[in-house]
Amino acid sequence: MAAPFFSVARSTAAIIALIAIGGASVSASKLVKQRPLDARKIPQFVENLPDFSALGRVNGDVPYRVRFEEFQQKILPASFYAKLAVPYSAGTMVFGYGMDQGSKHYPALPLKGLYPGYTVVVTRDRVASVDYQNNLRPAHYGAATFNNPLGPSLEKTLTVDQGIHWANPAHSPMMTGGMGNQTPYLGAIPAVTHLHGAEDPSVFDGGPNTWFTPGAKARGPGFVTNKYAYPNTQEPTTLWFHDHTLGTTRLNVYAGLEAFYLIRGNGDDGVPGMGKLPAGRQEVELVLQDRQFDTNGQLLFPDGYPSGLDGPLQNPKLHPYWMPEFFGDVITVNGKSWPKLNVAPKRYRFRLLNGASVRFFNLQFCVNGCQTKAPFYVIGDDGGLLDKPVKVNQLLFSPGERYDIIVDFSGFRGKAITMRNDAVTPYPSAFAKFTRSLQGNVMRFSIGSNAVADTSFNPASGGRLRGSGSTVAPTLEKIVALPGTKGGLPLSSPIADGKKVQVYRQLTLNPIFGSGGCHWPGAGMGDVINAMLLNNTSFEAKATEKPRVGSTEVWDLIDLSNDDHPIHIHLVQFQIIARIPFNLPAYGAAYYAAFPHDRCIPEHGPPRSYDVPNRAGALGGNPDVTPFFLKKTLPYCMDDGNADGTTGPARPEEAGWKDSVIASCGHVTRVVVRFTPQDLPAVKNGKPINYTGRNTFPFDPTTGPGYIWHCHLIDHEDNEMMRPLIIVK
Ligand SMILES: [Cu+2]
Repeated sequence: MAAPFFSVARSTAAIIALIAIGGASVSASKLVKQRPLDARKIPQFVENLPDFSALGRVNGDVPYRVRFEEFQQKILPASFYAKLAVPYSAGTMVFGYGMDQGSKHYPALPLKGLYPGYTVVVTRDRVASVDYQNNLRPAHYGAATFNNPLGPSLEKTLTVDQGIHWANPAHSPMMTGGMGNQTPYLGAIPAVTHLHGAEDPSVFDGGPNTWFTPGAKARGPGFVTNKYAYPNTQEPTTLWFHDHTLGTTRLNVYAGLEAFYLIRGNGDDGVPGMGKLPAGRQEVELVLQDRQFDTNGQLLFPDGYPSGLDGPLQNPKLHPYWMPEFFGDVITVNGKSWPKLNVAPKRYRFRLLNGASVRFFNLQFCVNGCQTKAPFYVIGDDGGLLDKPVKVNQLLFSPGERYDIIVDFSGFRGKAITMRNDAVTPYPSAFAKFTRSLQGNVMRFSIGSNAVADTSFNPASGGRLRGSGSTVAPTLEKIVALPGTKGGLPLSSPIADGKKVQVYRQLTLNPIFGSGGCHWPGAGMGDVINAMLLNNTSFEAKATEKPRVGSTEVWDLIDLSNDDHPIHIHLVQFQIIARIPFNLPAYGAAYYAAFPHDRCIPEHGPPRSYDVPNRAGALGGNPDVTPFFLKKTLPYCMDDGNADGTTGPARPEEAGWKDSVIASCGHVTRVVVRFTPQDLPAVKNGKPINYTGRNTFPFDPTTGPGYIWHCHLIDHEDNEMMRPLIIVK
């Protein structure tokens, strides 16, 4: 969260850091002395991309085991580690997923730990059985237990903040003497795996309260089992699994606990008569992230040294190590800094994932220093294929989102194409300064010079991916067509047509300032961010989003900050209706006036009673936002209407199934969510089908520890920007 009143100081700090790093001896971590590595010293495009189309993938159709492990891996070029002393020369200490794969007793083929872990591939409608095993032992166990030359040590550099609400296996006090607990945690590491985007039972959803330590000796209050069964009944698509532990997700994911999960089946292998989608070596997963390193090549996660890239701590008395937003100066793809990939002059299908903590990517494929941008085609998003390919020159995506794209390299024989990113940090209200030539680069493709035949589906042919002319999947249906649209924008209450939408909610995204404010701007210079909230309610407060199974709801996400936030809803794939500019200062005044004494009370919840509909008929306890809708965005949020195209209906490339949506600064982001499997028809004989009260999932989503919805800026998610989602009968 970036408030403009300290943005000057922070960007100055960031510039100083970029100039000075490498020289100054600063302690970047509370427990281990770390000197930041100057990212300019890392050569780019020298090592190959770790490519799962060559490394191999794990067959999830037979039971498999995933081990959470700590080990060393070379993220930076090998030439860098070669200059380091033992034990650092063996690589960067990371967490990763090791896997056992074989018969039903798994062990035939143990795969060593890897960051990101091996991709798991499953077949639609086949249940995947997985045993998650936590081997992340506490630091005091010593190196001998581990086959790990550094000893278990990562938790000494990725400092757990015990002053935020977190898993807390040792039951330490969160506050001591009126201050946030200042003691870094050094016990067994709690971890749990969430399969992002999955339609799955909540006992297997890997929510933040289902964490467990090695041997499940300590367990979160929602823990039921560490042996999961995923139904995989949803449409073929790109999912990913990653850590989701309460209050330490940002550290566990940063350390490396993430991997792809592909659901295959009818629907993703091509268009009859038009060629198969690119496969084999022409289908490549790419997870984009940013990281920061110390001069020993070890991960650096700032916990408060003032000259760091991300500036000083906000409120160290309350949260001694938590930073509102992490940005690293090294871009990685599949766990390798600025890699290269040799490709044939053919079409390639890239499964893109933004796995960064906070960084947005606005991707371009640049030729000749970006004088030319190679166009590419989006064929699918989070939850499956689009009806037809969407041609783009750039693609904006935020943490947690996936896009399925095809790039045709055939016109670039013998050339190099650089994947670049021009999204500012934070997005879209930049305060951190990064060097275009460094962090703007992502990876490089070198295209072979000899012409080769390519029979794969050509997205430029105009062929459809779904619907008529394709047997792969029915045309993507809108869950609901909303009434009252004007110039493409829905301006009236979406429940006017009650036959289709059962519940309408208006919910706020709140920055919580040290001064006590809960919307942007803060109280001025020196005001700090204490937390981020959804609907001004902390995570542990009782559930308010309790949709009926089968019902269709419209949610208006009212962004009261000056950042974009990727909002992720578990269990379902939903659709984006529109992003509507609104007058935040005027709405903020009405919002404050609705509280007692005209002043927001942080964590109080919404100003009014949640379950009493407002003038628009919306639940959520907030004043109706629709009278504050505007035709254009106000200038406090950058909205160039081009780079991000955030105003108006969903961009064509995000008009499919989504489980994460960019809730844009200066906008109300309107989504429609149906609490059913994604591919049920919405209309029969021209009439909308009402599934309310009917459970159409192959499991009972109303039982178990329940689901959540949250911001996928992981530093926000870890500090309260998360709420329960309880499905009721
Ligand atoms: Cu957020």
